Amino acid sequence: MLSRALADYMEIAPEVAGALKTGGPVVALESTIITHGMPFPANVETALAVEAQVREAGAIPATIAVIGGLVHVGLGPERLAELAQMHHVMKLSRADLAFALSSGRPGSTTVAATMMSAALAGIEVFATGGIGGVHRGAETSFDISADLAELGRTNVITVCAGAKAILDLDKTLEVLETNGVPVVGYATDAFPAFWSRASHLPCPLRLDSAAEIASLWHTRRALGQDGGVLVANPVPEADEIPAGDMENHIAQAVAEAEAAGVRGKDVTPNLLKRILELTDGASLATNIALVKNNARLAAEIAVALAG
Ligand code: PSU
Ligand code: MN
Repeated sequence: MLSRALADYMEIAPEVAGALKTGGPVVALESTIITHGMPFPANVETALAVEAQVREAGAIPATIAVIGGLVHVGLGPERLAELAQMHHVMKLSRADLAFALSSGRPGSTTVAATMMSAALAGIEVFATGGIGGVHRGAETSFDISADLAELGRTNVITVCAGAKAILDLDKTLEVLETNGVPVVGYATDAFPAFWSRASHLPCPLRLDSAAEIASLWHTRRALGQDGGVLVANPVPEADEIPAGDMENHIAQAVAEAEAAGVRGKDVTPNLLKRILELTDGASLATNIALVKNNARLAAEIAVALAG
């Protein structure tokens, strides 16, 4: 049950509320990937396919977005389709979630805002594609995603495919460690690089089953530790693009964005769009495969937690 103050700003879909009430498995899903991460109609098709993965694995999906002054937890296919075609949707991080609600503007939630919303709703597991991180050149731009601070403070297990190699992965792992975030490779020793199964970096921790991840979560909660657990799940082998093949495209996209003066919130969407063009759409197919793969693992973890 939401507090009365919160209920003015959050609407939980009946199916999601029902599962939460009985302690059933629920998986939160972000929406920035829909509005800023993929073109229409691949975005809505993917969002529906991702929800189907969660259901197949025995959990209830809750895609989260802000529409009409409410955080919707569980969008439903009509609202999903509407969001996927809307223009001028705000990309919401911690800094803008309340602004979108108080001003009535539509917004999609990034990893940070999805974690916040999930925690408010009482959802403990969340699946995304890749988290935001420390951008290349952050030593001068200071561009560090608010996702990393959120992971340090908000109690949600986040399943991702590592971080996009458009970022500085060494610095991203350093900041996660500073923020006290356990980064757990799922059945891998290497930190995954989104489109590629492995980066040049080892993953700090490793677990091989959903049950072990649930056990880590229970242990942290018993210790009263606040903050997230980041599960890094490599893209399936059949769908990956080897890191060597991606590097030239990434370097070109980053250089072009820099030359064009792209900044702030626009950086990640701009790079994703350019890389899609440079790979002739191959990066999109990989992106879709990895989000579905993450949704399935997140559902397995949610089932393990509920059991
Ligand atoms: N992964 C994708 N597409 C995306 C994102 C991740 O494949 O659009 C989004 C996520 O919502 C993530 C956000 O939280 O990019 C990070 O943005 P920024 O670097 O501006 O914090
Ligand atoms: Mn940024």
